[in-house]
Amino acid sequence: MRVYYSSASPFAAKVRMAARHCDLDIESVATDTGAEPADLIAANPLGKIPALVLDDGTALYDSRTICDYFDKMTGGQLLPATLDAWTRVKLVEATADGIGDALILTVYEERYRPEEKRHQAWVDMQMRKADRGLAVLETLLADLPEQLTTADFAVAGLLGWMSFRFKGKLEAERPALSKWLADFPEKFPAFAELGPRPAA
Ligand SMILES: N[C@@H](CCC(=O)N[C@@H](CS)C(=O)NCC(=O)O)C(=O)O
Repeated sequence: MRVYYSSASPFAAKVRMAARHCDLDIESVATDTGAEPADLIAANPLGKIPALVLDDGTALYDSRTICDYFDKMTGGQLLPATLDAWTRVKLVEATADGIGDALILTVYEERYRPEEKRHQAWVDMQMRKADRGLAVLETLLADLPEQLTTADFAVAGLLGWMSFRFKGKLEAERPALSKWLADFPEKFPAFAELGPRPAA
């Protein structure tokens, strides 16, 4: 199996951490989505990472689909079996992923739009989504199961990325999330290797 990723991507970090947690052997292929490389587009017509290509050539994309695939493949190593715990985990995962989606749009507004075409009111709306999500995430984290799940990897990917892309925001506004991130490597030591980091 191989996964297309970039070192900064919160979603790619999520699936690479989940794969390690499941002891899955995957090859990681560093990818620049902005260049729309042909091998990535062949795996994911949306041109986004992460995209996973199985040994038989089947391609899967979107971090949730990929993590769910790992979970099925390994007999439930990433998601709880009971409906109640599954629901809590999936809600945290969806919240973390949705915050990432909103924040990434604000990053892309700066990266891809010329200054005179940027629309601050739209950026502010995305930030309000992210801020509401972060407030809810803080309350939801307390209800996660003991064992690591896709929710932990989604949150660790998001917060790890925010720690350099939105430097100081968590410490100033969401200290409980900042503490959660600081404590995460104790639960999952491979975060130091697989967590998001600024592109070199
Ligand atoms: N919902 C997707 C989001 C993936 C995503 O937005 N990835 C970003 C990088 S962090 C990307 O590939 N962006 C390039 C683009 O949007 O063209 C997931 O969970 O995998």
